[in-house]
Amino acid sequence: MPTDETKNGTKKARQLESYRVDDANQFLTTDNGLLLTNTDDSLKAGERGPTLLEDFHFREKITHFDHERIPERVVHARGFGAHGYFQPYESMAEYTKARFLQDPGVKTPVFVRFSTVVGSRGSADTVRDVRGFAVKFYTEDGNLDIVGNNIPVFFIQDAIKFPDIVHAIKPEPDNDLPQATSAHDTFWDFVVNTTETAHMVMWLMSDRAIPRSFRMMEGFGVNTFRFINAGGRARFVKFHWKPLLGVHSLVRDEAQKLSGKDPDFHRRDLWDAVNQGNYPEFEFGVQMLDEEREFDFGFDILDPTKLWPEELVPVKIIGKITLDRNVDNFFAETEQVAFCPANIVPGIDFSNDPLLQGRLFSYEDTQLSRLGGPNFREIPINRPVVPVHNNQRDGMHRMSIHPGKVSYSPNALAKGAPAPAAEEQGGFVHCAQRVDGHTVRARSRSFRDHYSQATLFWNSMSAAEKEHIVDAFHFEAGSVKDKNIKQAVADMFARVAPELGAQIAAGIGVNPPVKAAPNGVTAASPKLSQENTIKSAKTRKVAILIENGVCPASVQAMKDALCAAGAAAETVSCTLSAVAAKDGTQLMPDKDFTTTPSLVYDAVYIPGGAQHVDALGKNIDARNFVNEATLHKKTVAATDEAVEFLRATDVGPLLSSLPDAAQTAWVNQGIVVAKGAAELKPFLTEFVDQLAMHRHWGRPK
Ligand code: HDE
Repeated sequence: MPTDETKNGTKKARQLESYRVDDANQFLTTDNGLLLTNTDDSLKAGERGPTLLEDFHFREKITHFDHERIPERVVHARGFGAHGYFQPYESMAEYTKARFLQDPGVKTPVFVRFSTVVGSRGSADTVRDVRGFAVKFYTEDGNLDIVGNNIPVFFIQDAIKFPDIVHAIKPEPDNDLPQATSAHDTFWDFVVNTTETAHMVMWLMSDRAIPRSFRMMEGFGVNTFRFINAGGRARFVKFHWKPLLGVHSLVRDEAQKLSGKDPDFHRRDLWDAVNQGNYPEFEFGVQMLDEEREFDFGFDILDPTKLWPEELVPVKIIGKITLDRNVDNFFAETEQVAFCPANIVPGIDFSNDPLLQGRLFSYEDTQLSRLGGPNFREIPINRPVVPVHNNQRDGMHRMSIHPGKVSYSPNALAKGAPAPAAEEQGGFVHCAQRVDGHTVRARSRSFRDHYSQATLFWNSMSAAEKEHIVDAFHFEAGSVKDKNIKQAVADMFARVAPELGAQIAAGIGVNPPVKAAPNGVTAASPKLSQENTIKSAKTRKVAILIENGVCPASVQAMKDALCAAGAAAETVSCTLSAVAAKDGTQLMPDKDFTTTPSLVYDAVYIPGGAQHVDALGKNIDARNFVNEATLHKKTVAATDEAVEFLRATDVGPLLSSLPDAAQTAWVNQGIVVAKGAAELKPFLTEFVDQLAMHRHWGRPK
């Protein structure tokens, strides 16, 4: 648990605090500080007369309002962030001289912004999409940004194709349709004409693209970087983030319904978790490769459409980030934060990955129009925690005031200041790599294999994950109107795996693929399957259905068991009015079937109580609530009289093997039941275990 000192006393938190404005007990003023007597009526010539131009307060208030929006990010427009800190587990001095990785006692403040890519700022959180995972470290060497995604590879190999892929995936330009999705003609047209996308498209069609929570996603730096140690030795590295809660996803139908019922599902989840002290934690790891091993693999380590299988190059876990503080103001912090992969510190350097090279230019450039000029680094959230001294002056919205005449180098008038630092003084020196080549607009032959790792990914999936991928293709390519593009999708992905191509073709009504020859890749990488992830009940949310006559002891016992497991419960009833429990006590429901869907919970429990079960049985919303949770493979549980209620829902067939005799804890495919049990403990233990499994993929449809 971080101390208050960590939470509030980090350098960045203190710096941001100095910008915070506390309006409590203050008088209202104009932007000039003039005290105001009234902000509800404009200045008029007579009470019923025209408004006067001299009303400076009216003009200021409306003018500011008129300009309150800035351009949204061209990609990753919708996002949500939180503050926290990073702490290394051990010194990484052997591999890098980066100061923030030397001492396990040092905590470095971070700001993390998670995002979707395609949708606009107001789009829904749970759409099928790549998630951005951008981390800004406020280090003692200046800001380091690792601007990653939750998918380890990218669609394209060369940054010059970025405008093409983005134009193809964004809403179509004639009618701005459809919003926030790749399920349309132009995206798939681009895909089938750009076979290097095959690997990333497999990830996009997988469960990774519909995460359960930002807190349950992996992060990847994608591009290849370098670590440089104090002796100047360089190693290639790839960055990883591993969530301590494991990697978990929604079901497609659930994700699509959530987009309507709770478009803020992911941001609410992050905000609530941080507020409740369930601080999201991600371990930071690196895959490292000695430079001599650059050509040891069947793929090019500079090709961003390739991952380095963890079985070949293990991830070394080197520390952890903990997100322990929400922002004070969304616009000032989350919207104005500007990430840039070119922000690095001594001990870290770039590689010749052609996607990374282009990114080094694009991010700085895009902030100029988004944040209004070259002084965006002076915005509080973007300021480093170390002093900034250079000869940059002027430009829109300049904040710093530099006295004196000198703003150039070299100079004698200011005694040479600000003076360059030597490497020993912490000055950044670029990794000295030898570069030799002809000027060519071309791509390396070593980038030509577009299918092997797409097949590796497919081979690594569990049966349920494969089923979801086929379903996603069915939905996405099935939404394409052009018959030739649809056919080409089935043909292209038959080259990844013949059975995949055949199933896509069957789903979307095109001919069986012609070129369905296996590509010979039989290897799998078990680390890629979410089946093998961490499973935990921690921070899971359970709905307890309650109506008049509910057994209060069962409600309380479930709440206690969940609390002990680090999970949470909400009671849901037919209305928000108080419920009279069996013993006459009053229970105030947290939600009702109108204000919450089952979609936002990980599991449902229906306690016993004859009258309560009777009331739920008569309520179609209650039955739908349980049916939907069952469809989405969530844990569903009931005790005593409520077992009969379950029989009348879609859970019914799963209860066919339930014996008539009393049961302390009976389980089938995530359905947990106890009836006539003398004590609830075995049932509760089983329930928490099932909850921790996340979903019960083997449950028949
Ligand atoms: Fe980005 N990307 N990107 N991207 N990207 C942006 O910068 C770009 C790429 C990523 O939360 C933009 O400030 C190019 C890969 C994240 O604020 C822009 C290329 C990866 C975010 C831009 C890529 C990313 C961005 C838009 C191809 C994963 C959101 C707004 C060479 C490693 C950061 C902005 C935030 C944002 C350009 C490819 C991740 C236009 C040219 C690969 C997480 O500069």
